[in-house]
Amino acid sequence: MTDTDQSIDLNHKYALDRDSTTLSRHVLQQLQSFSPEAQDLSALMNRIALAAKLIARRLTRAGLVEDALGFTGRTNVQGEAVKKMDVYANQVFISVFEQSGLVCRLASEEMEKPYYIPENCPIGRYTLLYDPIDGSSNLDTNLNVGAIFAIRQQEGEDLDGTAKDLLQSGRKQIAAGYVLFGPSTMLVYSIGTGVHAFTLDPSLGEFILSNENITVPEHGPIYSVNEGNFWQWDESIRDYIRYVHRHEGYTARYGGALVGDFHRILFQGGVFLYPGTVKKPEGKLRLLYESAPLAYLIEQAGGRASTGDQDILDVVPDHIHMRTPLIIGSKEDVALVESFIQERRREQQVEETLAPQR
Ligand code: P6P
Repeated sequence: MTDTDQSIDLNHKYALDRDSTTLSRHVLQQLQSFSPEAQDLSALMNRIALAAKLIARRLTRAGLVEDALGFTGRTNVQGEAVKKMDVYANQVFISVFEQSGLVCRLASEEMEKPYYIPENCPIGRYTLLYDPIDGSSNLDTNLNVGAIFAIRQQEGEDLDGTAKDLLQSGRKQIAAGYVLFGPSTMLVYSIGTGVHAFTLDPSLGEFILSNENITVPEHGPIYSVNEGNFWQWDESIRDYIRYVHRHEGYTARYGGALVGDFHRILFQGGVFLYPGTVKKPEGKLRLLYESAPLAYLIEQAGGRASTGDQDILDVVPDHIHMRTPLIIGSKEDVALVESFIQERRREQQVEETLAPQR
């Protein structure tokens, strides 16, 4: 065989290897096991990939499909106007997990209570927590949206149907990730062995590995926050914003959809923050199916996620739709935001100490 032949063969080998590293195969590789648990996780990720493909297909044609976009006229448990795509995407996740035997319960931003799949419950010991379409305000202008998911193992029999075992910290997550519906559709996930990204190849109908073992830079130039809320923030957050305004090397990027803003931070470094405001002191983002899954990913990628007072992954929710402030991204940049919060707190304590003597 000549050198040319060999190089051609090697190119084929590389291309086939790449195109064969599908999501389900990657999960098994990561776990280095074919145990029932590994097979379950692989199958779970495969079903999530199917949901992603179904939603991506609808999104790419939404502008042409009668009744795909716009509002339903209803409001969800969050008090937010529900879009038709929210309903469609929420149902897609339910449908792909029915008859899967894997998932007994689904907890979604769009549903007040968890949805049970009774035929799965005796055997399916997994719960899917998800935000089916994150950033739906971007939908009608064809801008990127996402889906966020986390997988937990059910603890106990949940006989009263209140899913109390979900009211535990994000450290209980066994897998988490998101789908970015952008120029390409990407699925980013972790099962605790690093963060990996897959890009949907429409010609194959498969998510193919595109970035393995993603690590977030220790520091990055981006700060991502809705500065329109400036007047509603605590003084400490305003101090941080004044700092980045006055110092070289910072640039603002904000897309209004958490998944896209987080994805940029994951790859380029920096910090995304959604602090508490006067109207929403607890913040806007939901812990169980937005902040905690992303916190799981960022820690796996070497970064941090904080409420400003504690790590997101240590927060114990008191109800499934609990919100928290979110500061997430590069270690150094999260620490910088926290330093302004801590400084203000110290000043307040001093003032309180001196107040009685005045
Ligand atoms: P605001 C979308 O509605 C969302 O939940 C997140 O995707 C996004 O980060 C945030 O709200 C945007 O909120 O108040 O800046 O429009």
